[in-house]
Parts: sequence; structure tokens; C-alpha cells
Amino acid sequence: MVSGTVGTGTALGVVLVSLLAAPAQAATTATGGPGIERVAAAGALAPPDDAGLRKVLRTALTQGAPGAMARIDDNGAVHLLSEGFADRATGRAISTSDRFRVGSVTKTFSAVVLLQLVDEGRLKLDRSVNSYLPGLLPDDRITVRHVLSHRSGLYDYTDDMFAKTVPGFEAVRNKVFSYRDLVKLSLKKPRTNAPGAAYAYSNTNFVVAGMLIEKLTGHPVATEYQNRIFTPLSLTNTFYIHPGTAIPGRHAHGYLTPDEAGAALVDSTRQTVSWAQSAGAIISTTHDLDTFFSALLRGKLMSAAQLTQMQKWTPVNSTTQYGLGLRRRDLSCGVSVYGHTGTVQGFYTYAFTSKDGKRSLTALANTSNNTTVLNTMYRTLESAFCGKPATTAAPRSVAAVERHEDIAPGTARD
Ligand code: REX
Repeated sequence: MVSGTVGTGTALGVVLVSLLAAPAQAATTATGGPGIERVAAAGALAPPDDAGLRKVLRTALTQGAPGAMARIDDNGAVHLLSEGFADRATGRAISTSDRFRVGSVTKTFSAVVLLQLVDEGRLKLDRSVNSYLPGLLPDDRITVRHVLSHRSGLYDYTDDMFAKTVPGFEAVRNKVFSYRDLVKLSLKKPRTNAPGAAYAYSNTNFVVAGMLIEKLTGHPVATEYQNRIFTPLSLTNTFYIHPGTAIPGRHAHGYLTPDEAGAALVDSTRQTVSWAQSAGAIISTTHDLDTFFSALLRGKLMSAAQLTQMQKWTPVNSTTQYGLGLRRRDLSCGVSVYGHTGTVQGFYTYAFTSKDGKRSLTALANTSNNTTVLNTMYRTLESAFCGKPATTAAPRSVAAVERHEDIAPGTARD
């Protein structure tokens, strides 16, 4: 429920924010060092720090994002914050109901479809990908599980594609690739690891995931996302559009940051996203992503057995683990959150929920290729799930967060 709206209605207006009875601040029950999952029910979390969250969004603007916004759904209470522009040309202020490109958050949707197929007895996680798609991959030892946990060793073709940011983008923005084209690009390069050896982020894995969905169901991924996830959860502002280039309805524009310091931002809103497809082409809203991740962690999208599989973690770094199409972030306050991040040209997304799915955050900045903004947006998680920082504690710094993203070259990648 939204209990109030305050704001200037200008580009820097803040749309507020509601608070139902704030849950009592309480420590989490589990303890542990880095890499230890710390589970807290939403009711045991400190109340979201709206003032801190607003500061984070404003900081992103000072660092080059035209706009930034966040929505928290906390046990029925809705917090809406937005700062800056959806569209620099018209000066329209960004709104938390604007649609945007979610990038790799798409990977979680793809993993959900595949785990439903496991539930239906149509797919086995530990079987070779080649047993479903004969001859696709050069190593029969690569399993479905390896692909969904980024442990296949398949090279990420986007490393080459976007080595130069704006020229790379312009070269593909209107292109239409088949899945096989993309796998072929990956296989031009040696594999990065033996199957199962270690986490190495690669979009190729979730291109293979899309191929598996289409092979096993006989339908385009769009149909499976729609019938299995968008429709049952009433995600009416969520779309998989390929290869159309427009975002339908009211949306935030995306602004890509060129590699050259001081160069003007490039409006990158319109593109096929064919280079990503089942690895990154979904369009959604803050509301729909909060609903999706909440439903996922509450067990509404698959059996308990598959949700357990999805949360078998591979370490990424001291604060991040990867399951099957799902990330876990261990926050500074000792709370773990579950979701995904996303980067497509012009859009940075964070979408995470608590273990019980009762508190969810989706945050967006409508720029990309700007690591400073990306690191700032990470702090939206701290504001949403950790509450106000203790006054005696050292301020939460980006340095403490370490490198935490999986982005094409020139930026942090882990
Ligand atoms: C592509 C390059 C980044 C973006 C990428 N995106 O791999 C996938 C994704 C779909 O969302 N991954 C994120 C471009 C990170 C995730 O899983 O969290 N960068 C940009 C460059 C760098 O062109 N030269 O920043 O827009």
C-alpha cells in the first residue's frame, strides 16, 4: 500500500514513500564470515533507509546517470523513489512505473523455465547439453547445471563484441542473430575452463539455456516466459520482444556512456538486444521485478526441490555467490539477498529479495558503461535491506563492496 506521495514533480522530485508499521530492528539470527549465507526474515530486518536510498540515487545523478529510481516492496508497504530524467530530450522525470530493459535479470527467468522443465521430468540438470542439442558444444561433459551456474567454460562472445563500447553497440543495435550465430562466436575462442571447474560469467551460457527451452518445448522463449511466468504472476508490464527495437508504452530511455571521457551520452533505448536474447532481452518495471523475485523465493514458481537446486552456490567473490541463474549478495549488515543484476546499453538494474521473499528491491539507473554509477547503485541494496548505517560504524564504502559485476571488458568483471 502506498500511503503518501510527496515530491516536486520536477526532474529531481522524489515520489514518496510509504511506511506501514515499521518492523522492529533486530539482528539476524545467523552469523559468519564472508561467503557465509545469512538468512533473515523480512520481519527481522531493519526498516529500509529511505533517506539513505534517496541519497544513493542522487549520487548516481552527480556521477552521470540522467535518472535513477528504486522501489521497495516490504510486506505490503511500498516505497517509491525517483530522481532525474526518463528522457533528456523532453525533460520528462523518471517514474518508478516506467518500463526499462532489465538485461541479465532475464537469466533468472530463463533458469526458472528450465527448472520447471526439470519438475516436469523433461530435463535433467546433470545431463550433457549435447544430449538435448546434439553436436552443439565441443565437449560432451558440459551439463545443463554447468551452463546455468556459469561453469561451462564457454567463452563470453560479448567480450569481443563490446570491447569498444559505442562502436560495438552501434554495430549490433539493429542486428538479428540466431542463437547458433552467438554460440559460433563463442566457439571461435578457446574455452576458459574445464567443465564444472569454476565460475566464469558468460552470456553464452544463457544463449544455450534459450536453445534448450526452445528445443524441449517446441516454442519460442517468448511463449514460455509468457505462459509460465508473466501470465501466472500477472506481470502485465513485462515483455520479451525480439527482434523489435522499441520498448512499448511509457519507458525510461537508456543512455550509454562512451569510453572517451567527456563525450556525450548516446541514447541507446532502441535496439534488438539480439546479442543477448534469453541472456538479457526482457523489458519490465520495478513492480514486476519485485513481484517476480518475491514469488520465486516464496516457492511459487517451482518445487521446493528445484528451488534448492537453484540455490546451490558457486563462490564468485567474498560478497557474491551464483546459483542457477540466481545471484546471492551478502550485505555488510549480515543479511543475504537473492536476485540478479542487469546491464544492457543504457540501463543498470539491481533486483533482489530477502530469503522469505517478503522484502524486495528493484533499482535502476538509466545509464551504463559507468562503473562509478554501478558501484553507487550497489548501495541501494544496503539502504533497502540493512537500514540506516550505525552512526559509530565506518561509512559503507564501495571499496568494502569490492568488484562485484560481470560486465564486458574495461570494467570490473567477476
Ligand atoms: C554487455 C556490455 C554487458 C554492456 C553484458 N550484459 O554482458 C549482460 C548482463 C546481458 O546484463 N550482465 C550483467 C556495455 C552485468 C549481469 O549479469 O549482472 N559495456 C555497457 C561495454 C563495455 O560496452 N565496453 O556497459 O552498456
